Amino acid sequence: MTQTVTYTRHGAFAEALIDNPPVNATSASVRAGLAAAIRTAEEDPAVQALIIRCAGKTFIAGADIKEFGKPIAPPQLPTVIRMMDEARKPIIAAMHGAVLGGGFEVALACHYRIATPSTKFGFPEVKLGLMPGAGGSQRTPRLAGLAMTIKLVTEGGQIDAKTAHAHGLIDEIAEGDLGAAALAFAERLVAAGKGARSARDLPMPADDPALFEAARKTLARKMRGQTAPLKALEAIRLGYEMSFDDAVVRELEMFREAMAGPQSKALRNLFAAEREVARIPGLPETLAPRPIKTVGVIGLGTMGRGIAMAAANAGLPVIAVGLDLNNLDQALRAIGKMWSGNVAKGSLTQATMDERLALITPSADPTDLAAADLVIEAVTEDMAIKTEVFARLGAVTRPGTILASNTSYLDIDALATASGRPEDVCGMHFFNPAHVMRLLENVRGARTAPDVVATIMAFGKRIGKLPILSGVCDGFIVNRMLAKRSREAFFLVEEGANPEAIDKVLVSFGFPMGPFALGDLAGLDVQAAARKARKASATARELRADFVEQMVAAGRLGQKSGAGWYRYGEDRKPAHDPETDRLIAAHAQKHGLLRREVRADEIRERLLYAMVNEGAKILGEGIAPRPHEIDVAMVNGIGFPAYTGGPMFWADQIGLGKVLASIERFRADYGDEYWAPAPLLVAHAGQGRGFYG
Ligand code: T1G
Repeated sequence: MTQTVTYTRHGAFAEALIDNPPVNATSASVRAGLAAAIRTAEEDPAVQALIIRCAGKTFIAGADIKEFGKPIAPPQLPTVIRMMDEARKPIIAAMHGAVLGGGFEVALACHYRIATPSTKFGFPEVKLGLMPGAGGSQRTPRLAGLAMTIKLVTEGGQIDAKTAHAHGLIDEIAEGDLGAAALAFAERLVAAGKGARSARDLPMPADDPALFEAARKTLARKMRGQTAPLKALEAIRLGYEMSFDDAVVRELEMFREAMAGPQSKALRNLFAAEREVARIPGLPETLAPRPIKTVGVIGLGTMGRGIAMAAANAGLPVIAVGLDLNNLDQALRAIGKMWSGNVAKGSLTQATMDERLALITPSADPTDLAAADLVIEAVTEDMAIKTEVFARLGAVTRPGTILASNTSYLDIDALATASGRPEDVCGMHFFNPAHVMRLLENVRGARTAPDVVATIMAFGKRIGKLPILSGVCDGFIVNRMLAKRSREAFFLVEEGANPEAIDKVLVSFGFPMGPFALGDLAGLDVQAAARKARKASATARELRADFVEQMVAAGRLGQKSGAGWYRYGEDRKPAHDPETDRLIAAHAQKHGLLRREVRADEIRERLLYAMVNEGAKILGEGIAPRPHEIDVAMVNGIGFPAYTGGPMFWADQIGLGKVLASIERFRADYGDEYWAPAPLLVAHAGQGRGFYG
């Protein structure tokens, strides 16, 4: 057949085995191989059924994303699928792993489907700004009904084999060896005289306009700003408006229109970037990480508890060092309460929770960290305290034990000096809540050993995080860029914009929340502490815009105190608070500030271009090796809308010349100290290129 599809005979049955690492994507050779296998089986009178199976870790996990945007070599997937529809002999899909996208569509075009118990199914196309393009939106409703189809096709989630079987998407859950199970299934099928059957010939389920309308409303809210989910919903409706054959032709047209659109380009770039950031320029991929068998966590506040849980969730023993027995008791209670919440929700069994709790060894004695291969420090964000802790860690841990600080902005190089073993020191900045948020901002110090970098990148993946690498600077990547957005937000409030209007601009852009709702969520006291830590480097205007300090002084800490920028009821929903208006008006009067109408597009550009400009500085200084790290960090760290690709990709799409022109206008209005354009931005704009080339 082809180098990726092997055709073999097993008595009266033929098998097409696909072997196209890493995920058996339907690349050109797979499509050609499948077409050849179907033809051969059809023409061979001795063959009574054809089985399609995959080698490696998964059945087909989708079309080959690497082929997107390039001319697609024939046969295209819909052509192969049409051959399956017209085949006279039964075709059986034998599946394992993640049956996604085009892989799911190939399976649904087979006449019968069996899968191992752990197999997952889904249409993640919407996460790439696409929708199924090979019949998925038309076959799924004919097999599984409307509700399941709408959920699968528009949300991009996955279902397990049990659910798939319950909804008629697979015929059998195969225990034991899949190849043998497939042959046994084929034998039973033929013995029962069952032949080819295609979902194409089934009727659409009864239409349900109310269900579509409800889905439309939900998607518009949950997937705000994204075009693909609503288009995917439209594609399902094609089945009510035209024949199956016409519907799949129109579905393919819609898919191609989406592929050519900006959101799919952005999401596909982000998909590749989230994998590219695992490859560190200049670090040989063969460099062996240090073995991490036991993790130490010192400092058991909110972050330390979450970090201990993240390590235990990955099955790693944790030595959790706290201040004293009371502190340890509080920490373990809090950890137990969080896991009990998961048990109550059914996402964790009590047995697993008990296993994880047993992995955590509390201690009030830092010398117990001698048993750890990696120690993550999460004590209070105070340089003097951290310096003392690192000096102690350098003394009590074994040479070669990695010492990582969870600090969100303090100087890793200074901590490295304090430790006496700078080559073993790095940063591992988790995001709150540490056992939930995927992003992990690893920080390489000036003297961090290369194998330490390799180790913390591998460790991050091992505990289910999305690790990116940053150099040392104030705030690393995420907080350094976020601080510029906060600055502009406070300045805009001084100039006349109100907090709710500012939040609304970012929410309509696609952020989960704006800077003021975020401040209330994180706690204005936390923000005040961070401002205090940066007081020495703040400008007079930044110090004057002391709304956060004023809020804290008035006992308005945000959600935790019931009021901050917004007022919160029992339901914790933000409501307008006239007290905030009074505070802002008093501030303007006190400083003699004339307030003005601020338009939404100025708000958006000031908040977002401030981040883009800072990102360009981070890139130019080599803090981030590539724009990939910045976009992956900002999307996964602060919810920069994924469908834009992240701040740097988004700026590229606007054109750096246009971005620079706006920044030059802001520079003229507000001064160099805030809006001096990053040299890299000026250079790239001058060359007519983007951050990505
Ligand atoms: N095409 C090409 N390469 C892919 C790929 C794909 N669909 N999916 C993954 N890879 C590469 C990935 O880039 C990485 O390579 C390696 O595989 C391991 O990936 C017609 C048109 C399957 C759950 O969206 O969700 O079908 O960067 O690190 O964590 O309607 O990969 O290391 O060189 O993610 O084990 C729909 C996307 C496509 C599936 C495995 N399918 N992939 O996760 O490994 S659109 C998807 C995933 C479509 C049809 C439409 C995950 C995974 P490298 P990984 P993993």
